[in-house]
Amino acid sequence: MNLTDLNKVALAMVTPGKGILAADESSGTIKKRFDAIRVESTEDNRRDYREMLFRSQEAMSKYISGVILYDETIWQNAKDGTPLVKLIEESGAIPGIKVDEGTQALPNCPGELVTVGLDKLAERLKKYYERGARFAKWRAVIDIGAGIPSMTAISVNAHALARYAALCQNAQIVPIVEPEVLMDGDHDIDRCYDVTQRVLNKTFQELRVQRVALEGMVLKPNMAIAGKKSPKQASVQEVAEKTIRLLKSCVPAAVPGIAFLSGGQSDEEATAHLDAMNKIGGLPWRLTFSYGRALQAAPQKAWSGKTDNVPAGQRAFSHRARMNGLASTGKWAAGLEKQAA
Ligand code: 5MM
Repeated sequence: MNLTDLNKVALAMVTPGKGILAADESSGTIKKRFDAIRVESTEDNRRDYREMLFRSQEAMSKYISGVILYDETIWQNAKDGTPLVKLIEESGAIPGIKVDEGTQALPNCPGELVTVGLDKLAERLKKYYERGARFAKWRAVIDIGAGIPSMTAISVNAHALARYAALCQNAQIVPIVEPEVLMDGDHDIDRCYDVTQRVLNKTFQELRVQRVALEGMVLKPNMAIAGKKSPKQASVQEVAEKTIRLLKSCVPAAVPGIAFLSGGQSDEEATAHLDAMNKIGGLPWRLTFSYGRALQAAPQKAWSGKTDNVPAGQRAFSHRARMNGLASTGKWAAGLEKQAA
């Protein structure tokens, strides 16, 4: 492992003013997104949609540091035969790859999940590196509910995240470590805070046990935020302050950067929260975005599967990428949202 090079890639992924586009929806998830805009989820449509994003010159060259791809996409070519990976590289962004293979029910823990995909991962990483991937992503899913999460679910998921991270670094690939505490329930922000703290502490314990070099990774956590169904929603300032307090208590300063998931927040909420955290400032790590839905909902709607709508889709994507780019340095303001391209 060359830690200097891993660290360089990790720092580039969290370049101030830029963040990561999570375009790694698995087949089931992209079908759900396409269903919502009444587009059939064919291989060509998925290619056309993603090609539209990766050819958005303004967004990709100014505000996107890296793109997380799904296995199908990393092997796909654009309509003119150019590999999609090449489009990403030419824009100045770094190609990355989702390497987990989804979740399975966790035995003896009703309602809880464990992320799978470690088998043959070393071989798969080698092929992804040859294709151009310089970072990877693995997502663990922790749900909050009555009596959950169990310590069992937290432990096995943390163990798998660390196994994956060690294998990535061994293959000269920067691991994005994503332990996602879902915001689907009716819990308040303090319950999310407590659960996320347990999850992050266990994850960093496992990363240390498995000798993962913290300088060569990026953390992708949820924010401290109330569940979507909670009657007690927290203000933007409270989310920002509690998330910073939480991360300071669990994330070592050796980690170069933290790139948040959006988790079901509205586009503008995700931007406002990131901006408020960066306005607080004085942080040991760079804070940016690794959004899926909060970057793509607008371009998906604008595109709606029609070639004529590609420029509108690209404008919508560039706008969200710019807003989040500004938020990554604490320079966003709600008024800028009205200047939609
Ligand atoms: C883009 O969505 C990613 C893939 O989800 P599936 O494996 O379920 O298809 C997802 O892992 C994503 O990278 C993160 O959850 C962040 O996305 P959001 O939409 O929460 O910002």
